[in-house]
Amino acid sequence: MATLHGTPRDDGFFMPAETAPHAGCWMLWPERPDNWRLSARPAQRAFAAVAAAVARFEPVTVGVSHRQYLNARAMLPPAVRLVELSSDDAWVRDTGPAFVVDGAGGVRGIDWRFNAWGGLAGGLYFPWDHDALVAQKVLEIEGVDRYQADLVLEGGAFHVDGEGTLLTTRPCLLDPNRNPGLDEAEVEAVLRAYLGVDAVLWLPRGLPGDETGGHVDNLCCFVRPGAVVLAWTDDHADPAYDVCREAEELIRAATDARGRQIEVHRLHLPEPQHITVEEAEGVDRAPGTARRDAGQRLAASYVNYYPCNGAAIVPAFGSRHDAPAFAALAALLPGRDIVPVPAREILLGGGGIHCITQQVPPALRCEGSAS
Ligand code: KQY
Repeated sequence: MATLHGTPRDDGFFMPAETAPHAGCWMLWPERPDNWRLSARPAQRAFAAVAAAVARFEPVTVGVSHRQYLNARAMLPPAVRLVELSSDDAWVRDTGPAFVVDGAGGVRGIDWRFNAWGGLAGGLYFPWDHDALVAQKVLEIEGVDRYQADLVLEGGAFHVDGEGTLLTTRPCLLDPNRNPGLDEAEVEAVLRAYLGVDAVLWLPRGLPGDETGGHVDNLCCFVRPGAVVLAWTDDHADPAYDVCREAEELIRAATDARGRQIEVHRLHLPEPQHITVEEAEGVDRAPGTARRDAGQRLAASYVNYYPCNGAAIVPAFGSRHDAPAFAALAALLPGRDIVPVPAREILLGGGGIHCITQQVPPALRCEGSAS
């Protein structure tokens, strides 16, 4: 497929909201034993459950290594398309492309730079060369032309409402280990040019325990243009309290690209979750990979859900907050089934259901010959 020059905005493309219709969903298969305990078998069961849940609502493609092809095939429902695709880990939200549309059936993809959430100095593993090619390969398989953006950016680090507003967090996009030398205005200029947004809301920090540096996809997302759901805790002793309160104040004081005040709906977090001794002991140690030690806090959040066609696949943690969270999301996402999937094993790898999924918008026109 062609690599395009110019920018999506100049070509009339923008990123649609995740809640817009999808043609399908991409995932990657977990396998590295230095991130996933017990040679990734419990995580594979959790990923398979997510894939099966999404596949009830839209087509799912899973990228898998040659080593794991037969195992994944046996664990995934037949309706899931399995393709051989090398990766260093399984976070397609972050390593996959961001799809943009022109509103007339054209679809293209953005391939951001990826450096494992902070490169050699601040990142989570080395090497990441396979991950850095995931977006290009997904676009090739989808038959979609590609823009190459000179910005280190992960898909979990921003949310758009599809009407010109973007939510993000300062510590990720302005991380000197990701985009050294770029200031807020320079990063915003890239976001505007590539995602077609006009208003950028910079949240000061992410949730405690978030090893990405504080991805917004754990903290806050749009339930529709003009309304967000925000992770919340009533526990003033929890360091998450100040993070959520600051974010709420900032969003309530802001207006979006259409001049609206943004509605904020609080969604209580599960109780703080930590890695147990048994869980930590199941993870291999490897030089160059961030350690998983007993007692480390995990960034568990119901905001890290995946909205698919007609449903939302929502993380379940076995917490007393699960049922109220599912009820709250049902009210905020009318017309969607709320499908809880146990997410502890995904959380142990450092993320949630949103982090392991990437939506593809429907194409009505073949864009594959734009060169
Ligand atoms: O927040 C996300 N989008 C991904 C989390 C990545 C964790 C890497 N171990």
